[in-house]
Amino acid sequence: MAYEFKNLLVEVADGIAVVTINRPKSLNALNSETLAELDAAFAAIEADPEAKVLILTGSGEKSFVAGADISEMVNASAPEGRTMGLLARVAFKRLEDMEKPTIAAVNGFALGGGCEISMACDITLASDNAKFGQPEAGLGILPGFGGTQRLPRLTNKKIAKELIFGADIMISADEAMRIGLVNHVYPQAELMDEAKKLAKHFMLSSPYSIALAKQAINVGLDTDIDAGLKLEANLFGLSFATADKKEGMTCFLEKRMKERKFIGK
Ligand code: DAK
Repeated sequence: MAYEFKNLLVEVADGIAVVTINRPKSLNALNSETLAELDAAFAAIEADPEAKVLILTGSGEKSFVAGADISEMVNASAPEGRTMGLLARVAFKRLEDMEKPTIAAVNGFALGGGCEISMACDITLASDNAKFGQPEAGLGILPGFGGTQRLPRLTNKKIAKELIFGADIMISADEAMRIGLVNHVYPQAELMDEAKKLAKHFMLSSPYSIALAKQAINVGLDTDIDAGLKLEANLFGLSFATADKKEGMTCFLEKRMKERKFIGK
């Protein structure tokens, strides 16, 4: 099934929803229209029972997303900037909180909002030509799509400050993996196949277990350890009420794990 958008290509096949940001002339920069479409696409995929895993990528071989659209921002007033910020906040949060696994397949530049949207995904795979950076301070602004919050949480305070203060610093895919921004690096020609392979691997697990584990990790990391462990215990208990738990454990005991069928309930 394909969804129609002006700035995105969205296709769901074999359980995998691929969202491709498609503005190659501006290296897939995010303007307001694209942000609104991303929010609509994420909502549609969340509600689509055929879509089990989401892969986010950019069109072309040069860029994933080269940040927010500077040609739109240059003359924007404060209220317009605020509207753009709110649009992004809602879309990125919807992506981060989606109950299905999300994989960023970073196929080139991931700058500013591009680096930030990759950080809102569960997993980031990068091609060997990918470059990550937060150039905002060189434009007279600061990261506003979550970069000041997610970057230090994913790496550390000192690394985040160096990248953000040093605006024009662009790090390689290997360096991004070393500091915790990327899970794996692949040759560009293999990136999408590897992303789909990982998506299919995730589809062997119970979608309900994944949704609960994702909630425990995301909410837990933003709270103290005691509250996080309590949340984990509660969600763990909840998983015992599911048909998937019965299916997984019964299949194990009957030595037919390869036949297990999860229904996400
Ligand atoms: N916006 C608009 N156009 C862009 C663009 C961008 N971010 N990035 C590239 N382009 C366009 C270029 O202008 C050029 O257009 P033409 O001249 O061909 O018409 C075309 O894409 C090809 O780019 P280049 O000719 O520059 O290609 P190069 O290979 O030489 O360089 C580059 C590639 C990615 C290194 C370079 O294009 C570049 O530095 N791009 C800009 C990167 C950047 O600074 N991105 C913006 C980061 S700031 C907000 C919250 C957050 C944000 C905004 C608002 N609110 C709460 C309101 C986020 C801000 C950011 O993301």
